Amino acid sequence: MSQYHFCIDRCSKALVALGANQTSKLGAPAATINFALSYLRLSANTIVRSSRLYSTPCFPAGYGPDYVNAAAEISFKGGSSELLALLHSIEVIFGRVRGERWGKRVLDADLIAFGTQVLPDLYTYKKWRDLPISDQMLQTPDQLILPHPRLQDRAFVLRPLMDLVPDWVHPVSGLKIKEIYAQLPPKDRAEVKLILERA
Ligand code: PH2
Ligand code: MG
Ligand code: MG
Repeated sequence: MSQYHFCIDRCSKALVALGANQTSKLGAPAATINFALSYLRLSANTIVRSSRLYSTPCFPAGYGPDYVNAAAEISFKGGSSELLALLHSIEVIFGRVRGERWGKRVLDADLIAFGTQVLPDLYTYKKWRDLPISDQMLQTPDQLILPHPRLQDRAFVLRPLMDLVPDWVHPVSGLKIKEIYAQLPPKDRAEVKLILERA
């Protein structure tokens, strides 16, 4: 029996982003993402809605092959650290080897938001959100920062979220996903391509 339970009350809506750009033991990135979404559905034992799959150029450009990205909305009974642990265990099951930052990923599962929580506190969140791009390459937080401090910069996260929660309101900026997405440079939006499923 899973330690997680169906959410009837007191569950938090969490947003999760998935990405892959390397073949895993389950297959090509799109297959890995689909398996990971199924696995998440079973192990979170709660409502999981998932976006369509998108092909996206690697960020930073030229660092690796294109990614497949998707997002999920979860009603989770438990805390953010429990969900984070579940996401890490999914990465391990699918064969993720940690180490190479921004490079090649068999499966990356990131917690983007957990309810309206701002973690660990507003000051620290803003510090990471406002980190200059030069430092973003060098510094990684050693604690969970929520919402994800780079959310507003990433078309490969925002486009899948547009499928699911365009009206979700950012707890710090007060902006909706659709407003944040609209603020992206048009070039970033155009580079994210829907992967068409076979009929
Ligand atoms: N994830 C990264 C680094 N770069 N680029 C794209 N397109 N999609 C990702 O999911 C991604 C990335 C680190 O987690
Ligand atoms: Mg990531
Ligand atoms: Mg990650």
